[in-house]
Amino acid sequence: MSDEDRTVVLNESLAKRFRELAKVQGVEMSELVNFMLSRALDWQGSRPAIAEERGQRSDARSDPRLDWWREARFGMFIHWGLYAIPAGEWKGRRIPGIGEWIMKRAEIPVAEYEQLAAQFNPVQFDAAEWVSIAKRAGQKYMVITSKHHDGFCLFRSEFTDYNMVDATPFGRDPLKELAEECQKQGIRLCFYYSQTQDWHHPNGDGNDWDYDEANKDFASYVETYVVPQVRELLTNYGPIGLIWFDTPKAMTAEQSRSLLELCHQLQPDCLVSGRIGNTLGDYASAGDNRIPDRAVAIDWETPATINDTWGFKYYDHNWKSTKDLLQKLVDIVSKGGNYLLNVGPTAEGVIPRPSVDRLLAMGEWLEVNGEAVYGTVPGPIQGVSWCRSTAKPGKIYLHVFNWPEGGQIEVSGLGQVEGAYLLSDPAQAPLSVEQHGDEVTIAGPAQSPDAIDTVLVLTMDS
Ligand code: FHN
Repeated sequence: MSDEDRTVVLNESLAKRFRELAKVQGVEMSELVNFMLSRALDWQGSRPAIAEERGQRSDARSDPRLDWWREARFGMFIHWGLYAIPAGEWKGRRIPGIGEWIMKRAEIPVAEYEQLAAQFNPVQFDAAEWVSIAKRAGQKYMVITSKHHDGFCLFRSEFTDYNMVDATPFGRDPLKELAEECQKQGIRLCFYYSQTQDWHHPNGDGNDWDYDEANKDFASYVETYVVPQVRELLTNYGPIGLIWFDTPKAMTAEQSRSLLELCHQLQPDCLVSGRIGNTLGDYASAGDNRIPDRAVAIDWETPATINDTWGFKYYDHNWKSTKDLLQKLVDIVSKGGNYLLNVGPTAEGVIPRPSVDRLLAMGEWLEVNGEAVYGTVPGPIQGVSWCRSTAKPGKIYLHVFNWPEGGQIEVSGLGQVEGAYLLSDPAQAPLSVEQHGDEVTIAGPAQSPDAIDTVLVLTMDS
């Protein structure tokens, strides 16, 4: 969080209640606010990382249609839309919260917000460059916001003019260009689609400053708008890896199910995210930036940010380090999940440099160590802080985050170890392994070969 974001703006009546409470408690108001915020964070931490309703339906658990996704483990999320223009600031005021929520947070009327479309001209957008960044980062799929909650469509649609081709001076369909590039460069293209919240559509969920919630017909919005748009997305762009629905909120089981069936009918191989709601996803979605504390025996994914926002905010510089990002990737994979890591391109169509630098550094690490990530399953060592483990038939990968002084790696509970070598060593020079019963000691180099994650390959006697 940047310093500016630490200013909490309370509306009048809330401020009044805080003042009264602070007086009763005999504390400063700021102390009280800090206390409430820390309780809110504890509360968030105590919620399970994967909520049941965003879960995987049971018949998808062994479905081979997910095999490519299980192999992939690492994807690129892209939040891009009109919100990249205000980039976190509206009429000279920095709007707290995530950038793509600016319309809601500042309660910008539709008539004002939609004028942004006339300014959206991302002349630096280069599909080949975006796909190549994902490729060089070692990401295997790309999920882009075809329509986020603000309702603006990045694709040409018969069902609204509020789209990139018809409403902007740019006049091109970036999803078409990305589809072609993804085919060329071997990345699976996937679409995010906000099926419930739509702050532009009179019957969509979430805009109560322009529209009267009581007069909304959500069922008609789903039937006459969401369904045909999903049809467009799964018809006009070639094979789509998955469709990433979000914030199901009041979707009924029937609505979720018929949307799922529509996707499967249009593209039988297209996966559907857990956020279709009602535990009907092809795979489960963890909460944003949430990582479960132990391995989870279903197919699941963590969507996550590199800084704090998803959509571009010009003053969010809270970039996570490459070390943090890589260790999060390994942590997630060691627990059986995928990491969907977000970038928020600018209104000019550029992925911010700090994101690119970190992604490329992750790609360099994966170039050497990818064998211990892609297509792996959780390894036998779980719940320790210094190391993570992943596995493939006949091999266990020890990901050592904190290299022990002297380089003696001591582990137990693995089974019979045949040999060990460093994954980064092209010669695979054998390391000495001593095993007494369950206790194994591997003699690694005295100094840590990789300050982020040194991977030891243990070959197992099966
Ligand atoms: O409200 C959205 C948010 O803007 C963003 O798209 C994230 C990504 O997972 N999903 C929702 C909140 O969970």
